[in-house]
Amino acid sequence: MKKKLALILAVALCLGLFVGCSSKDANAPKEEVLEIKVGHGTAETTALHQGWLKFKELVEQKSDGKMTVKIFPNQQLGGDRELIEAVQLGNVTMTSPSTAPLAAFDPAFFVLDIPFLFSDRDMVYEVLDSQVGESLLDTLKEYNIKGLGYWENGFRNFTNSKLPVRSPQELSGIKVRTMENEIHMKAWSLLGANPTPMAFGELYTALQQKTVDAQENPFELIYATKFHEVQKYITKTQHIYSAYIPLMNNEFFNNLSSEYQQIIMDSIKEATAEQRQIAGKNDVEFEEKMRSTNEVIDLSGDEKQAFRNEMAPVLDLVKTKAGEDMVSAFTEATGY
Ligand code: TK8
Repeated sequence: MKKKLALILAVALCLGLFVGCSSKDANAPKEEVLEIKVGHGTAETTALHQGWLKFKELVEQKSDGKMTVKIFPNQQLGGDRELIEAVQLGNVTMTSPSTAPLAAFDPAFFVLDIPFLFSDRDMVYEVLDSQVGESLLDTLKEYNIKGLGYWENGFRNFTNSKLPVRSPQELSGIKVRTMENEIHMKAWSLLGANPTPMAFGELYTALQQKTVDAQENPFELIYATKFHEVQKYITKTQHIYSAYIPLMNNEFFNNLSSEYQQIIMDSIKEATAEQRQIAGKNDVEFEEKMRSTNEVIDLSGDEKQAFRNEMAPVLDLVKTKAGEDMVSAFTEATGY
């Protein structure tokens, strides 16, 4: 019995030494590796995920591995709303929500929910990358969040399982999932539909089980999230441009050395170019793919105008939420 005990102790001691020795090399300088935890809401096939992969590659390379980036896609750490909260609290370092759910935290972002504010991508990039876009990102500091730039979700299109919609009149009684954003809800009720706010993560099942009839998202996400399997009709409304905002916990950013802060900013900038390029490519490719499986309804200029006219009254509501100054900065820049 004593022998056995001695043996066990000896083995334990050896193991302890072994573990101790391998984990601490007395000669190696003590280097702290800073881990950046990223959570986002979309599938690995999206440009959003590719953007984060690029960011990871750049940060790790520029910092010689002293900063590492761990990415959790597909709402593994929660949907947009939960992730914004987690970044605010510092439980997650970075995320990239669409601007619409972000507006519930910082109402200045409602300005991007004005339907048909942007007419094309070139205008989007020009305005968002200018001082006007910068001033919107700056508003986030107050919420302990650092807004680092604008990535692309894309121009949103309306899909549904009931009929080939060409006009607002046909939306009467249609249950449409909207993002958790009161301007979006208001816009869809002005169109005569029945808006139901819902987290993105619940949407596929809701469409499949017909809890809702319709939703709206850019072509890329419709395809990547397989909504086209449960939504026969896709109307190319392009009613709102959705941007993603890469965010970081502001304290985390402020505590970084200026060298590391620069690495973060530079990496985001480079990743932005790549993310947008992939998003643009996917938008075209995924639209093309769905044209062979779904009914895609193209709208004429007049037909689009009808949607625009019905939704236009939200502008006043946006002004009261985002502030007149923020709204005019954007509408002047886009010529709305
Ligand atoms: C993904 C969402 C999504 C958005 C939505 O996390 O909820 O419809 O378009 O992209 O941000």
